[in-house]
Amino acid sequence: PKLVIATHNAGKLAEIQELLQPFEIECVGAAELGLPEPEEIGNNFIDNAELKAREAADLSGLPALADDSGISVDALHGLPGIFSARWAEDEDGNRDFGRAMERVWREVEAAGEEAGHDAHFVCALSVAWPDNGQAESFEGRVYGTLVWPPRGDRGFGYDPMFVPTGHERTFAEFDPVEKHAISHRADAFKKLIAALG
Ligand code: ITT
Repeated sequence: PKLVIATHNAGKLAEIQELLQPFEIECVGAAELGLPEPEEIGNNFIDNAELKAREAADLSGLPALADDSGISVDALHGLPGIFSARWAEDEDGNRDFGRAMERVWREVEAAGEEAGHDAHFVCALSVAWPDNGQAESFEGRVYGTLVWPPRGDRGFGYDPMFVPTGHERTFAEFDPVEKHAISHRADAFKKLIAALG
């Protein structure tokens, strides 16, 4: 393989592979290589993406692409943000996004009507090269509103409660090609290709 996709999230891996498809780059997932999941100790999306990309590049000896992403809710002052995956975890680390979405909605309602339902997804993509410790990062966004109850069974994570601006369906009701036309991940990916492609 030419590139490690430094993620253990199957939903992300599938989307990144779809975005990379036109470039015919041979890639392999971090889980498939048996790479560990580094602790995400950064304070922002870019720092966490870089940390994951660098570790995967160092351990594999291959260039690595990592994705740190999440949903930032205006009424919650940007939370869950970089904690989006952690809001879905129980004490044993098992993830349940139904529970995470319920928590988000409960807190949005508690913030009151005037706080609104605006939210945006953020995706930081980082590419790191082995040996020289070099890394480059790119950030993408998509704006929209939160809806309740969740709808749709495609996508992953918080997709069932997010309706992008100008649309009526949730991301979980989009087909993958439609999501890639406007998503935060596709936005970051375009910037990456413009810089490195
Ligand atoms: P890796 O670190 O192994 O890549 P992770 O799931 O732990 O996987 P993050 O720390 O970046 O990754 O968490 C991002 C969370 O944000 C992810 O688990 C989703 O729940 C959510 N998220 C990111 N992109 C999303 C998308 O396109 N649609 C829905 N939810 C998304």
